[in-house]
Amino acid sequence: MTLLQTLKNSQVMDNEIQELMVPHERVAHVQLKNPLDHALLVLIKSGYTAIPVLDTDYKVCGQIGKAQILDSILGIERMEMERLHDYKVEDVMTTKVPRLNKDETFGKALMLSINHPFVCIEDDDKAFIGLMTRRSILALIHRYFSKS
Ligand code: 4BW
Repeated sequence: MTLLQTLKNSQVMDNEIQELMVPHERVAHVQLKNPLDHALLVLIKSGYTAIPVLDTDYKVCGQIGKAQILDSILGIERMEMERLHDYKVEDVMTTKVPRLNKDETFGKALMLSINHPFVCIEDDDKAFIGLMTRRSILALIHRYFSKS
């Protein structure tokens, strides 16, 4: 049996994503109207490459990463550091961010994680409740195969 068949036939695909989620209290994030220097500070302090962008109602609006910020201040001859305070997160972020409802199955999160390092998890009102990371997905699969 192939790995994919084993996964499909096993209960691992039925696990609800909430069980594996990094809860919102432990997720570094920024808000739409934050200046870029604040976003860069959060990214550097947290150590993450990219983090979610939320609005004031805690809804997911996009994601922002160090590379995007650095690209946005790249001038022709120098890094234009003054732009860090002039631009806001919403000017630079990408709105392409994978998201799933909290009651979706692990299988869907697994599929999204092929192309995305994290997936934002939302409740029924579309409020952000946490992240599903590639790490938590791989850890579950590893646990499953270590047992069998
Ligand atoms: O600060 C860190 N702590 C730990 N425990 N692991 C870290 C840290 N920074 C990076 N890592 C490891 C993780 O295994 O490097 C991987 C890639 O990190 P990234 O993408 O490029 O910053 C991490 O893999 P992961 O846990 O599967 O996380 C995938 C991506 O999800 C991260 C980051 O963009 C996002 N992320 C994860 N936890 C987060 C978070 N964003 C905000 N807050 C969190 N708590």
